[in-house]
Amino acid sequence: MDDFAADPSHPRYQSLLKRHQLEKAAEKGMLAGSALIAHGRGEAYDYLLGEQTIPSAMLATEFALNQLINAKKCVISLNGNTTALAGIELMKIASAIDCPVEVNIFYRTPERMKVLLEHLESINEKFGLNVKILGANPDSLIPGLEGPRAKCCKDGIFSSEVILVPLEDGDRCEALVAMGKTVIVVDLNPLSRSSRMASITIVDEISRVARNMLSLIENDDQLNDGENYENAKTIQKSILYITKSLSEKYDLQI
Ligand code: PTJ
Repeated sequence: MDDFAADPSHPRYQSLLKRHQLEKAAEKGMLAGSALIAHGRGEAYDYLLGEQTIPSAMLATEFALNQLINAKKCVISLNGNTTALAGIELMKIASAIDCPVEVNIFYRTPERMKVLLEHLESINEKFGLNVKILGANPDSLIPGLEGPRAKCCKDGIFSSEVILVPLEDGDRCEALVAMGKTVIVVDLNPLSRSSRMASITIVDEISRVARNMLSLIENDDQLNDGENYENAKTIQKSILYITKSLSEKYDLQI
């Protein structure tokens, strides 16, 4: 990757690569001012998860993909961090399941919107995809929210019954659930409000989730149909995983 110099054998290679991707995206003007702080918080939780997809997250990923595939209408919402870290994979997923993506950012400026929309267009061109990219002209508002973060597109977030919103803000997640949607959140922090508000919470790192979903699609794998799915249990399992692995590693007597 252009001027990225780290050796793949470095134990922190993946982490360094993600930081580099974010640095590059920041240079292009894609990211919010606090994007790297948000990423750092995510990294801290990822450390506790062993920087891997844990079994409960994989089950949630399968169920989430099942919901997206079987929805009458679904959309993948993209913000700055998500586009920088997993834009290509999420565009390929949107193409495979034939749904639009919508650029919907928390810290909305016309400049960032333009750069993100152009970046996604360039992914369409580079990979020969034809994904519909929404967000340039928001024509609806999410009820219960004030200001720019209420903006969305009628043809995307507003009318979709299932929506994948990685790294989502808690308020907006709550408002989308209140609209009756199945809201799929990806968040490394199982304690966040978004994690607790969502219909399906994938406690995992966004680029791993996107790669996992893509490989489930490419291998045409049987997906968890979510019978008796309880999101609170998924969250509990991730917290339990962290507690158990730490207590085993450090011989803690809890
Ligand atoms: O591009 P914008 O304007 O929409 O802004 C995006 C950010 C992420 C800056 C904005 O939504 C924000 O400030 O988010 P928060 O409230 O800091 O929450 C981000 C959550 O995502 C935190 O709970 C982090 O633990 C989690 N997180 C950070 N990086 C990742 C992550 N979860 C999964 N994968 C990551 N790579």
